[in-house]
Amino acid sequence: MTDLLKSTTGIVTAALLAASAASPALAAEKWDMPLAYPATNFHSENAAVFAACVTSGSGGEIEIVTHPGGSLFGGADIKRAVQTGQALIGERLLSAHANEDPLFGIDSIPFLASSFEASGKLWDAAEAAIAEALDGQNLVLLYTVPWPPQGIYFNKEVNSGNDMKGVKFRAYNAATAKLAELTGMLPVQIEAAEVSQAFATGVAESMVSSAATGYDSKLWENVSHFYEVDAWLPRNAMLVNKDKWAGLSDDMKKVFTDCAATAEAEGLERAKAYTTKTLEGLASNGMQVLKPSDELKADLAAVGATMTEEWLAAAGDKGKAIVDAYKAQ
Ligand code: PCA
Repeated sequence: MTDLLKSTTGIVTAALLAASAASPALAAEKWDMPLAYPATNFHSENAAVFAACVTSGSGGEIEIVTHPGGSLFGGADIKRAVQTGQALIGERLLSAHANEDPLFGIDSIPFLASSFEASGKLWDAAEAAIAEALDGQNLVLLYTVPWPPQGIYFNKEVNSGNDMKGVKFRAYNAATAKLAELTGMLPVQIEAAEVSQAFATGVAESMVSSAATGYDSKLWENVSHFYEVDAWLPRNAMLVNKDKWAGLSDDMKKVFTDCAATAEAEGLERAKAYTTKTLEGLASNGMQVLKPSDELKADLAAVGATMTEEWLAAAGDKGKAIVDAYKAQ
């Protein structure tokens, strides 16, 4: 470098430093946050509040920009996008990745934890092992929020396992697909963002999901019945790319973890409120919202017992230790 260039560079650098000192908000680093569910869903609303919390807490260094509705990455691609750094942060339904590690499916074992309270206890027992598994995939777990209890949608009255045979079923993870298989239904994997279309075109006639997703998808346009089976409460996890995380200052990490603690607590309250709102919403839009018959309950319990055994066999000692710790609480 010539002397002239050197001194010019020095002057420019000094000027830039002075400018950035005068306006520290100048160079916010943009972090895209893909979300799979619509902006009005409670998970997305909660994530938007979390994103704003980090953005303001970072003092203008980081700006988190949410992309709801699968608009940046579809649900199925969000976790991989964050692992590889295509997106630095994102939210994903953990149990959709149970094929990578059975522990990710612990929240979708039928009837193991079927209330908000039980789901919280199960998560307390499972969190450390799941965070470790995610760490091994270049991911840092920030917080999780449960979905409302899972029921079953049908376009007819269903009173037993027998009535389910041959029905075209929309699955969102391995557990929902397995439940369909064991009840003689015909599963096809479809992301929440495509649910409305799948039911409108007859690709699907039934699904296990929350009142929330049926409400978000206006399912009353094509489906007549929702049975409150309370099978399980799956969780969404907010994940950060671990390489990026490692480069953050301790102060910045604390901004994220403080905002995450708030998001976890508020997310749970939002989940409960959205459950009530959407159960009422399904009914007021003409859907029959019903408790399952004893026969249907018994048939589903038998399926649940088989799935529990299969999960325990797949998850080995680690899985058993978590379930034992949960049951001992
Ligand atoms: N809604 C999501 C996952 C669980 C739920 O309640 C879905 O149906 O895809």
